[in-house]
Amino acid sequence: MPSTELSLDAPQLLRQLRELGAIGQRPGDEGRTRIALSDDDRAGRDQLVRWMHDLELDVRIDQIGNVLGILHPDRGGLPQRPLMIGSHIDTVRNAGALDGCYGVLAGLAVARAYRQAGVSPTRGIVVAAFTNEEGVRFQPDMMGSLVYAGGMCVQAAHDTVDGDGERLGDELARIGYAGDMVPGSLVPHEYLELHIEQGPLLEARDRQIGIVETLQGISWQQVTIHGVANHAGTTPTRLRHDAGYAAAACIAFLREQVVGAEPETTLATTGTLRLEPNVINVIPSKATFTVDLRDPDERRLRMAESRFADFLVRLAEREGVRIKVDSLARFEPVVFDAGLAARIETAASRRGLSHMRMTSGAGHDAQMIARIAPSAMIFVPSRGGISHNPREHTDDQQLVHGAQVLLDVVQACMAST
Ligand code: HGY
Ligand code: MN
Ligand code: MN
Repeated sequence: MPSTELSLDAPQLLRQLRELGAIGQRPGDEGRTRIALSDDDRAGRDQLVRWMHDLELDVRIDQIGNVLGILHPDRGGLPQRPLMIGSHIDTVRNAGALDGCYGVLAGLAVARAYRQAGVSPTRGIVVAAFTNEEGVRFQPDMMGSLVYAGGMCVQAAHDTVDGDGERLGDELARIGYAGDMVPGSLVPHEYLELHIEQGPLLEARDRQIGIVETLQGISWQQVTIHGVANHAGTTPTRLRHDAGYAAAACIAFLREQVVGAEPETTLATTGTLRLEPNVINVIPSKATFTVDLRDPDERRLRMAESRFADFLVRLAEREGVRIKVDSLARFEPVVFDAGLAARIETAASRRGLSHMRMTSGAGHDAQMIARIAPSAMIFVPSRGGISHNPREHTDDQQLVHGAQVLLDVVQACMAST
């Protein structure tokens, strides 16, 4: 156990999780919705900034809207190579209260521990809330941290448009978070992200802490199929060019490809599907849907992509439809920093917390920041493995354990440099 008097203000962390979780709740919805750069996202950001000011952090907004709260060491000026703790506070639709928010507010809890002890860290500590981690409205996901890591230029990010043609840069200005700090100008010495697992593994193995060693590859595509509208009652099947059927054939193909594969590691999801003209008695002339493919192994992920591409060629031929594919996001698997992973393991052991090493199924900002700094993640269990769902839940004690391990690892990092 580190020899400093820092202690976690657990009640305040849990209180802030509930207060932030209340922002973006709608009557009738169980969960909350704070889609990136919406008014609800602005409300969440404003609350976070208020809490950062309460801790007398130096709050900076960068050009992609990332919110950085800086706890300066004694020395003035921007900290050189600070320790960064980050995640996100934007959500999917009708989301749980913990995804992303837990990691950002645990970062505030670390800063609060220093403040309440009346000590300054030996190096700067930056708490970051990255813009548009979920990628629901603007793709790719993890966009704010991708720009921060230099993987996407600010202009290209600003020029992305959502399904309604709204431009990201305009929305950023509209909600008042078009900052002037150059993304990435504060290069972290190391990056830590505390997150709920969002999957079933820790609970199934009855472990309290996950030490995330790797994060799987992600491939997002949008598929547009153009068929021919026709009358549902007069058009023989053999004369149809049915975009709706073709889309359904794709979704079925993807599931058949992953089930029973050896090993069964590739995951395929179609989360959005739109038919036009979307009328009960008209054969769809157009189908637009997304394909989310994931695998920890880059070679298998590429195989899944190329098998699907080949299927689309055959399908277009067979059904007499035209098919267009746009790539929305493509990130290779990531290996996190072994030294930081070892620190997490030591911290969990010292607290007598059961733990295991694992891969992350979900994408996270850490996978982007790993491009510019040694990075690692700490997981806590998700009840029933549920996430991206209002029933997302982690027990208070589990949340506190994770934040305590984070605080211990921060102090170990501080002591080592
Ligand atoms: O898609 C993901 O895995 C993350 O939640 N953005
Ligand atoms: Mn997340
Ligand atoms: Mn998420």
